[in-house]
Amino acid sequence: DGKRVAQLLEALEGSSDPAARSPIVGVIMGSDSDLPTMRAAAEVLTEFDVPFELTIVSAHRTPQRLYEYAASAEDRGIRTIIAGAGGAAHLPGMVAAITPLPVIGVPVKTSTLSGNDSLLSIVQMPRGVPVATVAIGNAANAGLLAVRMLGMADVQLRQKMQDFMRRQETEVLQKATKLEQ
Ligand code: RP5
Repeated sequence: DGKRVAQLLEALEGSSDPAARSPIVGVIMGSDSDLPTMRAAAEVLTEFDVPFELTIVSAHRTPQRLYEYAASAEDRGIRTIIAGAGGAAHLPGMVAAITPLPVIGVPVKTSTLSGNDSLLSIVQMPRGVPVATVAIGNAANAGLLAVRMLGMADVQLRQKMQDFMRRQETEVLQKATKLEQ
């Protein structure tokens, strides 16, 4: 419900620790109703110790804010933007139209069309304006992709990604062994 979402938002906003280090990833979403999906991206960034900012920017309800957010992101030190939206999901594409930074789009699952509307709105960008689109609802992968992008210029982050992949592999192998017993 609304109260729970507000609490989540507050908790996640605090987790980026903006006072200590300036955010390098922007996590934005069209509505607070996207937060239960988008929090997975914030959790991944927290796990990898990547400073991020998290907020609501609506392409349709706050167009001026969208323009200002996207136009100022690079100068504010943001290096990658993760944008989630559902339905007529224009947020990631519009952000990519304004900023030269890489944009990762998260199609949020809707109740009416199961997120197929969000997916197609985000993935079907015209030539010249790319958005890297993850699977419907998969904000965790958006976080991981942002970490990989930042890892191109950060060997420690690449090492952390390698460690994450090894842990993931070990977990699956352990499950396989258990099943075979
Ligand atoms: C989109 O419309 C948002 O990203 C959200 O997924 C969807 C519904 O928004 P609410 O009506 O729940 O605020 O802009």
